[in-house]
Amino acid sequence: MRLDLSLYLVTDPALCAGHGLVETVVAAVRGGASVVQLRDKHAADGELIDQARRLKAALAGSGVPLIINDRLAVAVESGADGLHIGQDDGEVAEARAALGEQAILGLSVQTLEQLARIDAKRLDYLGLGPVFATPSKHDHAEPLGFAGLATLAAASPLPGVAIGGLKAEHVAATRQAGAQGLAVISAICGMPDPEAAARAFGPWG
Ligand code: TZP
Ligand code: MG
Repeated sequence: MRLDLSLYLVTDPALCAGHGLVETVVAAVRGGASVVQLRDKHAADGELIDQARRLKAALAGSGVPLIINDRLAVAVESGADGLHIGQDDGEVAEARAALGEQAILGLSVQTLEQLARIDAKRLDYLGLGPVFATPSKHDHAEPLGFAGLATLAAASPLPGVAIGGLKAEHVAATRQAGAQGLAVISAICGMPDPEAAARAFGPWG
């Protein structure tokens, strides 16, 4: 199955709490979200495994993959479709070995230096950002802007999904910069109507 990065929803426990995690995700998928990443920096592994299993059940039949942020053990034990790691979240080779060849494996990249060092044959996609400064991630790197995003996307051997402060109004600029989609937290989670918020991004292609 081809990986459709066009609208990549990243969950946030606080921002999703209003409608509930599963309800927010299901609504976003109805509105067109093409990937879901379960991201919670603080929950214990057991709690995340439970959440991942509930999300997997809710996504059954949708064709939308569930990716776990950071926690290799959670990705392996929950039956999720993949893992997303940052520059400091462990080795790509170790993750690929534990997950198997079929799993989706993504890596966050912020600079050309990091891009030059990626283990591309073990990865499926890259997260490129932050495009803009965002309150959704406290320790984020220097914002790239669309010019910086375009530089990274042009140099990337893998499909890239842009992240950081992106809203529906940024779809055209993100495409023009050469990314394959937008990853968002606050533009969908915590919105009064997550389905409508997802739908506002429109069709990608
Ligand atoms: N990584 C880089 S920026 C970011 C992450 C997880 C947060 C994106 O959240 P938002 O609300 O879409 O700006
Ligand atoms: Mg991380």
